[in-house]
Amino acid sequence: MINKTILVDVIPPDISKEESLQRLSELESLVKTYGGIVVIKVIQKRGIPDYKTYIGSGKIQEVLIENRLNDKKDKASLLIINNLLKPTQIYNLGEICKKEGIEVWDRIDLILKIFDKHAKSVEAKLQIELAAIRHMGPRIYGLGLELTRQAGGIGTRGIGETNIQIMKRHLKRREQKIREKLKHYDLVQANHRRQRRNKDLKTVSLVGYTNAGKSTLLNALTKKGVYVADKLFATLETTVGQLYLPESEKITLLSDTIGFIQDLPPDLIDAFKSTLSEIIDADILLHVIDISDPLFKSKITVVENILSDLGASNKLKIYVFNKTDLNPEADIKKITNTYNEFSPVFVSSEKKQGLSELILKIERIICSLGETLTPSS
Ligand SMILES: Nc1nc2c(ncn2[C@@H]2O[C@H](COP(=O)(O)OP(=O)(O)OP(=O)(O)O)[C@@H](O)[C@H]2O)c(=O)[nH]1
Ligand SMILES: [Mg+2]
Repeated sequence: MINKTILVDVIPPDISKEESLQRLSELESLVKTYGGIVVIKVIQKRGIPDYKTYIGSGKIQEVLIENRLNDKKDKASLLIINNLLKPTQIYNLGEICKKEGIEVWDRIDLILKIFDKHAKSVEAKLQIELAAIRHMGPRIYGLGLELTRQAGGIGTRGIGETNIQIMKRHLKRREQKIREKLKHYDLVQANHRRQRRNKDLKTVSLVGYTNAGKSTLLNALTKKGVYVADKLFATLETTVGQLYLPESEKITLLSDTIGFIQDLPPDLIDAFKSTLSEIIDADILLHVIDISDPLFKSKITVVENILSDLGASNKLKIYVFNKTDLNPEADIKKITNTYNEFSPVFVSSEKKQGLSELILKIERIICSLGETLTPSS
């Protein structure tokens, strides 16, 4: 189903115009990836979000009036706020918008829906369900508080409070069950990794912002043929391919997994730990960066911060500046100087340019790790 959508981004007043437009355009890509159509876009500058409704009641009314004036075919049924809202804020906002037939999501709701749409494996589906419970749970508890307050203040049993308690218990039990099931996948993957280590196979893991071209690079370097798309979060599972190193005539393993994004919810990272463990366990990380993206520098920081949260920031890293074909004007000398410590390489995964230099760099680093590699024969 196509959702006509209103986008609202609440940003600090000191943010640059370029960055604010870029944020909104990323949100639009997320909505498009989900299958929605944007009918109204609003940027609100404010230092502190409204504690009741996040965007402030005046602004909501403005947006709702604009929507009312839209033609019937362009009337929105969904409002997405590009931020992480508190349970009571989303509840209050939801109550206001419900009257106009509009549902309210925050950024995390949207990311979870996209994940849900793209997930294929049982493991990925379980991880998403876990993240959704972690994200939605407090909303239900918060709703309980809200109803208690409305029923007459502290000490009064709120309307539906018993139902909320039942729901809370149900979610707790479901969470436990999922965690147990996921443990099984953890063990299977840990076993795979142990087997590789026993064979002395080194692992190189692709990391990077979503849509940077990680899967395209995996396909260009191996025979894996993974799904590539101009969509955010096209990849949600881990794929491991074999990479041939010509100088030493050995093979190494190259793995591709889920991409990162700004404000990736900690619950989601936590839920996807077993998928992300490939990164945590890798010998080398190839940080893939879209050089045609004007905001690539801040995206490098986003990725580095998430790596740091995962405890993987001190790994050997190669910065792979991808999509050079889309930005032939890029100042390669300057970028090389800035990121010198990360052995920068410039490639076009699509046009298969610069790949032999990248392979050589990987090979040199692997050889410098000083352990024997398995012959490819
Ligand atoms: N022009 C050009 N396009 C590229 C290049 N590499 C990737 N792309 C395109 O960029 C888009 C995203 O590529 P993917 O490989 O799916 O990106 P990803 O990093 O795996 O993205 P997620 O899995 O969604 O996180 C696709 O439309 C690719 O065709 C390149 O070197 N040049
Ligand atoms: Mg991918």
